[in-house]
Amino acid sequence: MKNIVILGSTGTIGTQTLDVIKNDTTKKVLGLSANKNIELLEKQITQFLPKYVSIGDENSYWYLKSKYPDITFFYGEEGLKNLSTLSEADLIVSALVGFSGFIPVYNALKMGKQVAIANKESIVAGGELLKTVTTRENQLIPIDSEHVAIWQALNGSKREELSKIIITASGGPFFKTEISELKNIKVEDALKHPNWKMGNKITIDSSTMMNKTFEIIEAFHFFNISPNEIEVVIHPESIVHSMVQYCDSSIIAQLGVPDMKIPISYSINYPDRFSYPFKTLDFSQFLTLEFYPLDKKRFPSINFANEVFKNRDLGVIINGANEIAVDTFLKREISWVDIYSIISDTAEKITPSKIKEPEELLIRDHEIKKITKELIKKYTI
Ligand code: MN3
Repeated sequence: MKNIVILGSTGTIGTQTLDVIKNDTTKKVLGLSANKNIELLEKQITQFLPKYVSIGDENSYWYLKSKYPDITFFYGEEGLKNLSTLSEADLIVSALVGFSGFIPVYNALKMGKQVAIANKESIVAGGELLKTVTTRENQLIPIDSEHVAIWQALNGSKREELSKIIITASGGPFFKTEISELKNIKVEDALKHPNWKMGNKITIDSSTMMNKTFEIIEAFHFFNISPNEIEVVIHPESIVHSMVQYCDSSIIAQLGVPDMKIPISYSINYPDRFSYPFKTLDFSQFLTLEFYPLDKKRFPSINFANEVFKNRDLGVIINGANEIAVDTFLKREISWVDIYSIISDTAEKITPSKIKEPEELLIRDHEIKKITKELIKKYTI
């Protein structure tokens, strides 16, 4: 029996992880955490009977504690810490959104736990620090579909035979929009992702290609590869989830319907595969796979990946500025094209510095966001 803790159980990755394991008798949901969605959390409690639950605020904690006396409840940051370091836990699934997911992942790794991570912001901002507490291979494993694809395509290979990684990108809703039209993009347009159903933050990141930038950064943390060995290619159907090219020009791709439950199941079962009733690709139907080169003029954010590779301490700046810019765009206070400019402005204003402790990183993240909020004023509409 594998004891699993899901941090962020009411979000899109959290709910899909529970969906994967609901009929799997080899997994036990040991712990769940949610921030505010009590209604869904209670449904999950009744269905999965976790032993431990952590919730965002103290009021909800007292309410839940009196209603479910058999469960141990925690709340706030301390709650996430307790949940991510439970001695009975075999695997921590980190499905938290944003940089707030960093500390629980750091603590879990430090305790020697295996962590399946969907929270890319934590890797972008604190990947170097996470490395200092990761002691064995496959202790920190991906959930993201592209990285799970690469992970599978690398199976059994030798590092010296690898020539490049080809990460696919759906292109989001705007990869064919006239460049002159980009400034008129509305929040509703940016939230319409063609293939994947995801949370708001990541859907906006997909529309700006910042999501892909983060995935390149994730790739060099997971697979020890430099950005000049990574190519991004637009593939609107999201069927090929990524590819690996070897020195003999062979390319190994991983394919499947765009359903996050498939990469989640690979990740939580690694090194085994488990049989689940997911939808499969139907080759009796007409199927086209299209590929387009990435236009860096349309999506300049992609250039941040190289910068972060050259200077890892820039990651926290890029991430912090992006979180504020996306949040402000969602409030309709800036335009879509300004997201890139705001991140650039912030990166120009702040000098990256070496960070040695997680607490330092939190302070840094806070300072960066404050500066971004100042810089953003000249863009607000
Ligand atoms: Mn992805």
